[in-house]
Amino acid sequence: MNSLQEIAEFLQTCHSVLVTAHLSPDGDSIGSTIAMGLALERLGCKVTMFSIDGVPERFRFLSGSEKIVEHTLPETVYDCVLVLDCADHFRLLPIWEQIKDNRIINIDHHSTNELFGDLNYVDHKAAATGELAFALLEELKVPLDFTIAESLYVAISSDTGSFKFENTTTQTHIIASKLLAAGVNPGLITPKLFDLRSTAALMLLKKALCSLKISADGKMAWMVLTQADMQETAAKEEDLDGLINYAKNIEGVEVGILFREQKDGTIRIGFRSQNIDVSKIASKFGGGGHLRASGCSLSSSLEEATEIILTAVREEISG
Ligand SMILES: [Mn+2]
Repeated sequence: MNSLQEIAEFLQTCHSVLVTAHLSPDGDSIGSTIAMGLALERLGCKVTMFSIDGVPERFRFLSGSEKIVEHTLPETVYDCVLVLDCADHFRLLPIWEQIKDNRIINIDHHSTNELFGDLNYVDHKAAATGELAFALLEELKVPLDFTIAESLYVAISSDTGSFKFENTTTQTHIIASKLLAAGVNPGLITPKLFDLRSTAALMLLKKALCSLKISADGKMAWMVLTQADMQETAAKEEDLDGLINYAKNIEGVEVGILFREQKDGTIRIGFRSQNIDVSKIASKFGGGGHLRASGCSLSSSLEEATEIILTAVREEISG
């Protein structure tokens, strides 16, 4: 593992940098990408900001989001590739072959991070990669302007559920106070991130709730969404965001699970928990994530996947 100082020193020697994050980007990925991208531009770098799956609609209000190149990499050779918020190379799979021969810097806060970079900085106590980006900007001595501050606020606010998850620390609030001092207005950002829903997202929620089942002991709740559900509601990937919490937030439920049939027929499984370490469950099936939020994929039918996963979760709950 390297220090942020070493990483900052190396970045200062780079002329062309690709800044990117994991597929199916969340607010932390997009916010950190913009903040680091703009900061490196201010240092005179030629920066390419890139998102494999594009920029979800609700982050497009961020100034700088229009600079993010989507889906197809414009070039494959850079002085360095800065990968943010990404636990392993599988979450970069669509571009991994194209970028893997570059010098890779891996900055992340997932405890399951595989240290796939040439330089790695992983702090699983950080609530968001945005906190690490903030610290790196200080190392790089890039002043915090409003645009960078707003991106970092979106990053940190997203991963802490607006400062209410248990990953929120005094450091989180210290950073947030500096972002507010730079002009960020939480009252304008929070509704955009957490309250506003597309019609498709609400119709999808309706389908998910219709599929909701709870185990006899009340400790597991799960929902199932098929490709037909996605098509009938015209929902996009981003409309799934936060949906799983309806299963987790039921009184007495230890683990909430969402089964999603993917376009290629595989089943994507998301886990959210109150106390159970669900990163352990996801790891068993080649996935990963955080203690209370993780995911994995299975190549089987929905019925088989449900059976296999519910058995594994039941085992973990009974300890
Ligand atoms: Mn994150």
